[in-house]
Amino acid sequence: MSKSSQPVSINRTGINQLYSKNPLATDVSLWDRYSDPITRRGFLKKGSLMAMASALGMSIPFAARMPAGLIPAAFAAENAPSKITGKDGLVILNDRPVNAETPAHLLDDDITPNQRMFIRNNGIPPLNIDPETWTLEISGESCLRPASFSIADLRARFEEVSLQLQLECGGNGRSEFVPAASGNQWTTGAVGCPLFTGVRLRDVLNYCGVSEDAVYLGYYGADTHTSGNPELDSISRGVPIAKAMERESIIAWAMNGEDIPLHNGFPLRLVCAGWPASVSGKWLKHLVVRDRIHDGEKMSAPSYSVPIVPVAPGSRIPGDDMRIIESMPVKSLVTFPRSGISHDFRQRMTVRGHAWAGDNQVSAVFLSIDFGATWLPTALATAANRLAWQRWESWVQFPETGYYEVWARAVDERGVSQPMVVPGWNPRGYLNNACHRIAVQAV
Ligand SMILES: Nc1nc2c(c(=O)[nH]1)N[C@H]1C(S)=C(S)[C@@H](COP(=O)(O)O)O[C@H]1N2
Ligand SMILES: [Mo]
Repeated sequence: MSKSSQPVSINRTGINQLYSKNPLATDVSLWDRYSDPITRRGFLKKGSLMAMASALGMSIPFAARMPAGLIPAAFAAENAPSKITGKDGLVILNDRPVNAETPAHLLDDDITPNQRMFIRNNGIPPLNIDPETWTLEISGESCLRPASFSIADLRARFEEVSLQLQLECGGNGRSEFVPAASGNQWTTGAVGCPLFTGVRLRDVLNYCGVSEDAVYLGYYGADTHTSGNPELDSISRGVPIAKAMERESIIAWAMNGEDIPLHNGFPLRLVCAGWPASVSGKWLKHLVVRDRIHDGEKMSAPSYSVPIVPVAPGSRIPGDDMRIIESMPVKSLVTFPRSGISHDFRQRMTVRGHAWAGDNQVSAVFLSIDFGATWLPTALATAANRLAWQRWESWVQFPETGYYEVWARAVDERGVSQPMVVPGWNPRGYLNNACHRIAVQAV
């Protein structure tokens, strides 16, 4: 192992003592809910910095600028890698249904390889799939000429398109909300941007005829509910007609030139990128053109919904005061180097990653090595196509040895920035687009 890839070793005993001394941790019931408190962002007094530095085993040169209450990124969870057929290095958060995320440093490729694409299953994937006999049915109140297509029919009848499309689960980042939100405790890895090949959804819908009163497109997949009850759908969501008709909304049969992996929706899936990935139906069997907002499973609040106005953390919110999440917020990820490395402080350190902003473009990405006090620009590439993430790269130079964090902050074309702290608490823990932070030991 080269010196620069040595992980920072952490004295966990020290950190646990730190927590037990945390003067703000008076609400024991709250703190008790954390299985492992050091995996979360918490709130510590500046006086604890000395203890933090000693647990890290190194000084924190920019300690004076470190926001009070921040837990060093070096203490992020170190989960064991997983074993899912066809996947490599994913961390399993749940095994029934399967939910697995990709560590940030394994998302460094421009185009996310199949074995690195996260998995978010709400139910149990179908068995014994035969792509030759698979059919996709199109119907619904606002469909003029309902039809059924095999995958071969789709390929023969409509123009084939390949687009790099970014999918992020609406709950990515959920693990940082306080009080905790129920659901998979995603850290940063429920995102990816593979190359999908298929046909435009709008070509298929126009072929079948969309009447003027069409409002929404809903999907149904072949996966089954975890209860085993065949009457129930695991999930059946969709998008407003305008989003369905965008040229980047596709029905895909291939991911990176290969069959879509089983857990990512083999043999056919919908891809409507830039929105919560829950709108992109996997194991796609049926599309319905609705004359109302689709009312399938997980379409109503609090699923994939957030409060219309900001609320106090922990509030109960009536469904009428919530709205369905549409375009996702601006966000970025540091994919190189890996958090926890040590680096020779006399050398520049290359830093790179991706940034994305829902339906919008990213206009700039900045880096900070002093806890957000000052920001450095990065070189930002344009997207391969609309709704693909954008590569950014730069370098930093540390003034002296010690513990640093590199923070990345993206700004979208409307001037909206990622926040440095966890944004608006909401009951299900959606839309956490706080800056990604990596830990570096400059030696
Ligand atoms: N049929 C079906 N489609 C689905 C799901 C599902 O459970 N069943 N999960 C949704 C959710 S919540 C997300 S985040 C994405 C995840 O896509 P991936 O597993 O390919 O990463 O698929 C969406 N499409
Ligand atoms: Mo999701």
